[in-house]
Amino acid sequence: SQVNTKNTGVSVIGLGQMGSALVKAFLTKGYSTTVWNRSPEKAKDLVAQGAVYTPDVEEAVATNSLVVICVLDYQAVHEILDTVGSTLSNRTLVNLTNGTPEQARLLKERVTQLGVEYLDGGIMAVPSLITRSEAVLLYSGSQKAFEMHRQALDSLGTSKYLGTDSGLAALNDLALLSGMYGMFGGFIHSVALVRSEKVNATEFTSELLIPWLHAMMTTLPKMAQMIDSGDYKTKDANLEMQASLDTIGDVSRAQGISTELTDPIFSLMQRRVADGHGDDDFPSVIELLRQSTN
Ligand code: FVH
Repeated sequence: SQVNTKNTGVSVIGLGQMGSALVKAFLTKGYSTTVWNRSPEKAKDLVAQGAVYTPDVEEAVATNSLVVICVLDYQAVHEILDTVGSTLSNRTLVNLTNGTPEQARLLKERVTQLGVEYLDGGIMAVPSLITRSEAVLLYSGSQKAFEMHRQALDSLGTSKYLGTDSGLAALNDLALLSGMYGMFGGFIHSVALVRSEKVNATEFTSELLIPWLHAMMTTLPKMAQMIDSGDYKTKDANLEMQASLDTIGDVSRAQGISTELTDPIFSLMQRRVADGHGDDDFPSVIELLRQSTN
């Protein structure tokens, strides 16, 4: 059953850019919010908006059964937990600090010994997006904690629970960021190419690139199915055809544009063809990435 945290309140540890946005979101939704930060001055504006500040982190944790922590890194989280000690016992800890799956699993192990319900989170948003539905917050770990505190967590944006393994939120967070950087890399190369002929980047982006990428995005579910099934055979554009001509590389070099961003992907496609998989569709290159992690 869900806890009505409006009666019990939320404690937020860490009042950086993101922590402050989280506090404002809880306050806006009417949650009694107790806050702590290493540098006390960051609490001033939030106190003016209704937050309760305490200079004692142990007291902040003791005040509420739901404790949200959002600090720079896991080292800071562990240092704070060293101070808090067993006061955290029997509480729910929601950790929204960025880290690795392994760090999340180790933290879960540490706090579970205190009887803490641990929920790890990954915030797919910048602070100004918090409270909006476009702000997606990934959670994994204690399902009990997620279900009990769902109402409070939904104040921050769109909540998505990914499973009981506390490492899953961080893994998915990093996977989504990888997709984003891949897209940014493609964008930068593409714009560098047209700018070499003084084409207006803004017009090119809105009139040609974005519609093209939207169209290409519709092919991703089919590619994902191929990866799940391991069957990469295609009758359309196979790897042999796509990798045979490095026209993008040739034209980029001729235009004075570095191919640092596009070379890795073409090199993977060519290696896959050389390994005898020229009839496969593009997602087949994932096999090379998997091999390189073995
Ligand atoms: N800001 C963003 O856009 C991203 C969005 C995705 C998620 N990240 C992660 O959120 C964590 C916090 O990020 P932040 O934006 O709030 O970061 P800062 O504004 O730099 O604030 C850092 C807070 O951490 C406190 N802190 C640092 N070291 C310690 C420590 N050893 N002991 C106690 N607290 C510590 C710092 O305190 P202070 O410097 O004000 O005293 C701030 O409260 C982060 O993992 C992002 O990757 C944000």
